[in-house]
Amino acid sequence: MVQEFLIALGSNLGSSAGGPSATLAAALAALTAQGVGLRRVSRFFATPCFPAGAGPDYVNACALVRAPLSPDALLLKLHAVEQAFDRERIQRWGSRTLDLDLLAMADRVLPDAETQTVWRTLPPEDQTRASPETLILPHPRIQDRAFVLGPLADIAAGWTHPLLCRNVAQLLADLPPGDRAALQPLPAMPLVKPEQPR
Ligand code: PH2
Ligand code: MG
Ligand code: MG
Repeated sequence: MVQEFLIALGSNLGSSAGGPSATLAAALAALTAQGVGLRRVSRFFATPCFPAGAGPDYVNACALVRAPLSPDALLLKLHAVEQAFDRERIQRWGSRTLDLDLLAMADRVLPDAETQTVWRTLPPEDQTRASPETLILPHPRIQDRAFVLGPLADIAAGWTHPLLCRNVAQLLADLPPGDRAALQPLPAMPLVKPEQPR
């Protein structure tokens, strides 16, 4: 069955495709070429690196995509595209040419509400060390990150977190104003035209 997914894109290093913005645009084209349809693509934003000072600023974006894939199969595809753009997994939260994160699939919770809640509420000092073995949906850090919620508000402001029961616009408003103010929309990049809804 064709499913819709929300994904996040990020880059703070150049790749074979060019700088971070060109890398995100090329990654979106690569996904399309692999049968992942683009329904909506957000603006691209320049965002300060998290944690502060850990590397160059990022370019971040989000997309609503559709594909006849399970969440695990889409994740494999996202990882393959990261590899194609020179991604090296050296350090957790380290600088990267391309990061493609699966954020959500409608209101699905994976693997279950208790496990999602454990990862979502992990103390900050554990977040840098621990990484889950299985896919957790919604992505456990969505509610914390302006660099995800800002772009997401462009394309899915009404998506409601199934466990927090707050939508993207509300989650973004919950963040410190400084986090939102730090997002800088970039001039539009030429993109593959998103699919027309059917
Ligand atoms: N991704 C990270 C770590 N830090 N900071 C920003 N601004 N944007 C990101 O996408 C990002 C980050 C790990 O995935
Ligand atoms: Mg990632
Ligand atoms: Mg990430």
